[in-house]
Amino acid sequence: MKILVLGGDGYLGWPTALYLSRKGHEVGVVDNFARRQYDLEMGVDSLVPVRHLQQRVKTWREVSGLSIVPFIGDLTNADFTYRTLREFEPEAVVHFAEQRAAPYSMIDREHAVYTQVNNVVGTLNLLYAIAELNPDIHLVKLGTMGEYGTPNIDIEEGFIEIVHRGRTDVLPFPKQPGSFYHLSKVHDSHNIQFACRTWGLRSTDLNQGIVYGQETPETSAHSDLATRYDYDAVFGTVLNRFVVQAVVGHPLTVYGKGGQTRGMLDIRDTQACVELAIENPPAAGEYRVFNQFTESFSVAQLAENVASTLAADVDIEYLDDPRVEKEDHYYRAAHTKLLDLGLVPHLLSSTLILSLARTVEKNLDRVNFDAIRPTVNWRSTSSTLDTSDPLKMARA
Ligand code: NAD
Ligand code: USQ
Repeated sequence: MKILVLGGDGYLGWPTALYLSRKGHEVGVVDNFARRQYDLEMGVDSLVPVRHLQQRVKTWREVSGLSIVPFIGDLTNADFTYRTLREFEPEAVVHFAEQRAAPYSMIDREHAVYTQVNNVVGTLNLLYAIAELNPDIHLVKLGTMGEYGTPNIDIEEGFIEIVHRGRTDVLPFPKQPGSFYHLSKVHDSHNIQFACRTWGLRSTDLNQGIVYGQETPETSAHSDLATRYDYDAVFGTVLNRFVVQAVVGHPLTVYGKGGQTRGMLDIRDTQACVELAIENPPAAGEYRVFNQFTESFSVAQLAENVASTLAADVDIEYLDDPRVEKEDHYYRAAHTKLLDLGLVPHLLSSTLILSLARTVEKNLDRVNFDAIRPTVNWRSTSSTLDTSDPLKMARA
């Protein structure tokens, strides 16, 4: 198939593009390098060096003999979005291209507005372009498990049957997202569902949990093909962060009591899930939701797991939670649809934690200790940071 991967220079987009290319698909990638710009703004960098997109594509051609076509531009620019779809003529579009860090969206008004405009407008331009150019294109959109929040009932896959005053309907599952970033995904979901209902588009919304891991068979083929490893307090996700902290001897930064429970998955399963969604497309007009995670863990469990796997004496520090979230709650979320399609998960293992630790050890000199402790506070509308001075911000 012809598959366009939006956000194809990012942590997940790049390895997914390689994976789909190796599977014999004709792959194009779209990116505006916003992610690289956030690093410059924050004064941080991926733990593992990442090459420029052009170098990555060239090395992939040399290593595999396969081509990936890069399109450089911004999805919030409608002309660019239309032009790219016209030129590449994809049958499926995999949409990773959003600002994806909850803390970044909570820095202040400017970052919240940027996040929502970037994410919602980019997706809206895409929906219009698909509707006008080829409504048959399957939009595989990366959403988040965080759209649901942590309700005191079981979470279903997108929809829940409700009986109200003697009448019954199947309605979107209630959303209680925990940041302006997570809210942007809820807004996207509503817009996509509306476009499917109104224009007959077909879309799969992948409500993905937190991804961990950094290597895939394709990225390991050459150091130029590596994907990002974020460990800083804004873009680093919890397990990847804890492994860096344990290796460098920093206490593991558990926020609050650590009872926050989340669905998680291995980076290799992200790719398999995207592939399963593409291979089993929805009908025209259908909007469907898959909960994309394989296991649930509390933050405290993750810290204990990393500590016991890597170093028994590493400290676990329970910090005042900089976020507004439940620290102790019920959590049970359905996730059978991808398993029913054939997903065989890579469950979290000590092998994976040890291999991440080896990656950290190889890049020890690149660890920026100033980037580890949390700096963004949900309770403050301007955080404590002066965002006009990126250097001061990185030091804070
Ligand atoms: P990332 O920031 O590494 O990659 C996103 C890419 O999209 C970046 O390369 C960025 O430059 C690009 N981009 C952003 N806005 C763009 C725009 N307007 N036009 C063109 N390109 C743009 O993020 P990631 O971790 O790879 O996540 C990818 C997607 O998966 C996101 O939508 C995220 O919400 C979702 N997701 C990620 C995780 C996770 O743990 N990483 C978990 C659940 C869902
Ligand atoms: N946490 C800690 N200590 C840390 C970092 C995080 O206790 O050092 C806690 C947070 O308070 C939170 C949990 O760990 O309760 C997860 O935080 P995270 O930063 O790993 O993940 P999150 O902010 O939820 O966002 C990530 C991705 C986002 C994706 C989301 C999936 O950045 O793109 O949408 O995971 S989900 O969590 O299902 O919403």
